[in-house]
This record gives sequence, C-alpha cells and structure tokens, in this order.
Amino acid sequence: MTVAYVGLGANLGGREETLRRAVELLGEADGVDVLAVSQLRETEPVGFVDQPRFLNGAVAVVTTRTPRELLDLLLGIERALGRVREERWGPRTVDLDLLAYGDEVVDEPGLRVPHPRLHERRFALEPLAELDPELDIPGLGRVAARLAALD
Ligand code: GSY
Repeated sequence: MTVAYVGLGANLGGREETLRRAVELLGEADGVDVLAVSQLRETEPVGFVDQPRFLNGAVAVVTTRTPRELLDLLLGIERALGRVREERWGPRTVDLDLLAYGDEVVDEPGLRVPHPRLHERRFALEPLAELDPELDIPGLGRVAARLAALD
C-alpha cells in the first residue's frame, strides 16, 4: 500500500462538479481508497494566461496500484469526464496529475513522478501543503518549505 497524491484541475464547464465526480470515480476504483481531499481553490492560469481561471485541488489516496496503473486510471477518468486532448497548455474540462507516489521516483516514457513541474506550481503545492505540510517529496523536500520558497 502506498500513499499517492493526485492534482485536480479544471477551467472549462462545471468545474467543481467535474472535480468532485473525478474524486468519486477515483474512490470507486479497485485498489484505491481516498484518504483526504483538499479545498478547491480558484487560481489564475499559469503558462498560457489567456484562458479562464482554474479550480485546483489535490487528493490523497492509498493504493495497491503501481504508478503506471494509477496513471492509466487517471487518464481513464479524464476520458470518462469528457476530456479530449486539447492543446498542451490550453483550457481543459479536467486534469488529473499524479504528483507523488510514496517516496518513489519514476522516469519512464509518459510517466514522471514526482511531477516534473511540481516545484514551480503554487496551484499544486498549496493543496498538497494543506493535506500534509510535512509531506517530503523526493528531490523537492517538504512541501510547506517549497511553497515558502516561492514567496
Ligand atoms: O496541469 C496543469 C494545467 N494548468 C493549470 C492549472 O491546473 N492551474 C493553473 N492555475 N494554471 C494552469 N496552467 C495549466 S497548463
């Protein structure tokens, strides 16, 4: 059993409803139990800024799935909730990112854990710090300290 963290994001359609449904589907999947869900917060778009504001959060799960199996589940939930692969930095109906998986580091085609841009993303670090400020992410250190370093 491993504790993993999944980032939640959406900036199209019924954002909150979609993210709540994503968490439900995650909890209904085999080998995944939801431990905690952060608040959902409105955030300014980062990167491509000319797009609607995002709703972002994070969820902690305990899982018997491997990182690849968990990623496949996240992609399946995104598809079930109507996500089509839009432009890379553009708006999206739902975005589920595998942010961290225990203390494991994975670097494979299509799968990098911890998420390679986590250290620079306030919209991902803030909900993680809410779930567990002491969370120690391989290569990053404690999330609360990382967040403070962004200030
Ligand atoms: O996977 C990240 C999608 N994304 C976001 C996001 O989730 N939140 C904010 N605030 N900006 C973003 N830019 C991109 S791309």
